[in-house]
Amino acid sequence: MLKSMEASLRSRQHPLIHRLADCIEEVWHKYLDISPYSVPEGLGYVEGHLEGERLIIENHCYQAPQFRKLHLELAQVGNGLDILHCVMFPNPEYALPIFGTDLVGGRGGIISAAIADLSPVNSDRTLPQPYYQALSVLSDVPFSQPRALPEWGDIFSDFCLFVRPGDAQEEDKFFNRVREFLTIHCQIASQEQPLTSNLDITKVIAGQRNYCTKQQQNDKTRRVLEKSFGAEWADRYMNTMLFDYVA
Ligand code: BLA
Repeated sequence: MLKSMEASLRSRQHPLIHRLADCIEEVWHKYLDISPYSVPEGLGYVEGHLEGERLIIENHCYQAPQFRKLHLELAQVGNGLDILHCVMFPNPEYALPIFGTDLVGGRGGIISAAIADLSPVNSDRTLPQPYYQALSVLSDVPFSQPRALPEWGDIFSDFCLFVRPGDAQEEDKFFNRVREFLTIHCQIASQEQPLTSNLDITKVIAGQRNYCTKQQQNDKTRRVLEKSFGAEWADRYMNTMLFDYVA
């Protein structure tokens, strides 16, 4: 039952979203020792339609030794707006950045927002050395329509890619860069040793909390959720499903 719904939503979404969803799960399976993650009650598959437009949300969640939560979300608003959201939350015992990507596709097959980053969570907002080594050798990928980050976007790294892909070639370039970020991240993470100092672990927790509280300020996400589910539900969803943090 669930499998057939899973297959059907992405196959009805923008092709770039469909490809990226498959790619993310493929890379996770290839490099990480993943197991199921239980989604909060009632939030695995949700449908809402307060103001007429139907919103369908499908959550795919896993965990791995290095990651407390690997979250891939696919959503569709009416027939016009397709969304892919993905965040890899490290287990706080691992001093790893947060991989995140968000794709928002509007009517007419246009992706209006495509963002991907490996976001640092330490207090000096730098990535661990192996990331610089791997990322600095990637070729420069210019895009015709770069986008400016919102005010809360100071959580993102210098490697953050935020664009409106102009054509199919730029969609491919975005896809390939996200696959590179993901592969580098999973390769480094699978070699990483856990922290032993409680103080260091506390710092990781604080960095993840900062990332989540900033992301919770994204009014564009909040508005889409509020329209179909109401303010209270949207708030709970953003705090418990999209950007929850360890207390
Ligand atoms: C933008 N996110 C958006 C937009 C919408 C959503 C409608 C505006 C698109 C545009 O400006 O063209 C909606 N995104 C959603 C919804 C969900 C979602 C409803 O994930 C989930 C149900 N957002 C993330 C992650 C990142 C992120 C992980 O969830 C980054 C790693 C970034 N989304 C992000 C940014 C913007 C955005 C930076 C632009 C915000 C702005 O311009 O103000």
